[in-house]
Amino acid sequence: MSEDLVRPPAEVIRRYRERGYWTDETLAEWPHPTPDHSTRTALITPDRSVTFGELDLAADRTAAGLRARGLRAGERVVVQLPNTPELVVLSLALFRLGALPVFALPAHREAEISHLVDTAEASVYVCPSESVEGDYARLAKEVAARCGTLREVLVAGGGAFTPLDEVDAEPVELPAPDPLDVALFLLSGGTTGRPKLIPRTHADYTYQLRESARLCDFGPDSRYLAALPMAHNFALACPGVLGVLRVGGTAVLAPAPTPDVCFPLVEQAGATASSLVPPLLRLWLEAAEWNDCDVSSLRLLQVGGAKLDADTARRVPAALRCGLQQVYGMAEGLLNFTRLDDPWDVVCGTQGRPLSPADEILVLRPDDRAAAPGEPGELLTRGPYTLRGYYRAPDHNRTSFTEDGYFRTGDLVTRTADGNLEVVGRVNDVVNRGGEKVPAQELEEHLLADDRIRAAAVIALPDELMGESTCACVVPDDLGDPPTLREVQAALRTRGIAAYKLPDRLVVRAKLPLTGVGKVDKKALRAQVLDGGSAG
Ligand code: OOB
Repeated sequence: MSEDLVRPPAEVIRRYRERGYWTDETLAEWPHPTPDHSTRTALITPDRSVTFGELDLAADRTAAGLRARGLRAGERVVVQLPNTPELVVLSLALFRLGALPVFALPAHREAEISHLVDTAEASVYVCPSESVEGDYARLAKEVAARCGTLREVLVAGGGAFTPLDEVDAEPVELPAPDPLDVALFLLSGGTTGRPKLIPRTHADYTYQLRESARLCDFGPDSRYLAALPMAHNFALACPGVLGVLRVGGTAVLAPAPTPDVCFPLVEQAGATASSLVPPLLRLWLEAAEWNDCDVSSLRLLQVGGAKLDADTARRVPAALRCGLQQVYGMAEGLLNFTRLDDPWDVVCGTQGRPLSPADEILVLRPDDRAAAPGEPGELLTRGPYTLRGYYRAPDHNRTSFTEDGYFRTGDLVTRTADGNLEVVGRVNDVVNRGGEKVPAQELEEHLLADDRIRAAAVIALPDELMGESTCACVVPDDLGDPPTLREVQAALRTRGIAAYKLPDRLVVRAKLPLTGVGKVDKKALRAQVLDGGSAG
């Protein structure tokens, strides 16, 4: 597997170890409850709770059960579970076994899951039997039929496949993983084509957990509510579920992020912190006006994933009586936070600054010169928890990284004189639909698979609730009536893509504006759509 992974140079590894960023800590070794901690609560859901002792034992038993079924260190497992204790237990079991979870989002469908299984050459796929997100039994059958590397499908709740809870055996002694080994894969929000696999090592991820828990002042009395899917870096590890468990606090697992589900859970569990994307924050702020749940235990709301406007930010303390923190992060690594004691203007008006003193940041103008303070440029970064290369993507890696190992984020930012960043746009072509990333090119490819569509361009339009919405501009085939939005959505659904990637709007045109080199001129197209409605 090693030739598929890009490691930092030996000198960088030595420096990170010497300075204590990278230690011998691995994700396999905790939670290691002391006797008096083992009866404390690790997990709370709307209908049950799990102690640290129970969690530790369940992780050991699941690891032993997976091993008994033939799973070995280094093998990849695509994990697609909602925010449940099963997801936490399984993740810890895989870390202990040295098998590598690939965290898929609950919204992903056949197209994404089979792509992940194939790219990772995964031997196991784990999904729920059913959930509000849809019919996983069908999804699992299709994936099992399409993907040759899969040995086994495990289903939480059972059904036609092996029930996850039957994966259980007497705990066995397992060798400790190397801290520099990959521990898990996260998915890229995607800039071109399909999601890419982001290898995260024990050393880099435990460093991220330690530092972000410290920055957010998490301790044994913290109760972190996972409202967003735990499969996303934000809710998993910024500090998230893993970060709160690591310091002996409690993770509260919400089945959905909406206020009707989360407010009663905050009250029931006494949640002290949570993280949201901006559209959800707006829903929470509205709900706070009429909801009579007691959410006074909340001390900190982290908001990130997409740009938060300063006006919405300013409403947080009065409406929810808690602190606000902006988080500008990416699954690839770099995390920026506003600090708990930052001036209010910084908290509302910027996306914060890097987590680590070892995070190196460049803001480059199109001519590759450093941008002055306040001048926009693309953000490049490298550091102790930022990837050096996507997994098995040599071509993509040549363009996403500089020769000296900087990752090109594709984000346009400005930096203030005191070092805080503001995200002002993107270099790359992704629609950011309230934190959910829709890679334009991926959706265009799916659109073009429809016989009735001759050309397609996907652009972002401003949207009051989501920040951006997805607009598909298509040139229909000459024959017959042009397709409607409903028909296009239905056709895309049959291709098995996640529902959040379906276009919100369809614009039908006789032709698309082109640039000098013949590429679709999206800037011009967007301007046309914005001032011309959908006729064309
Ligand atoms: C988070 O991670 P991803 O990998 O889903 O998306 C990363 C991209 C960034 O490159 C940026 O374009 C955008 O999402 N983004 C923001 C932002 N936070 C992320 N844009 C504006 N303001 C923000 N605060 O989205 C993610 C990962 C960890 C923590 C938080 C968010």
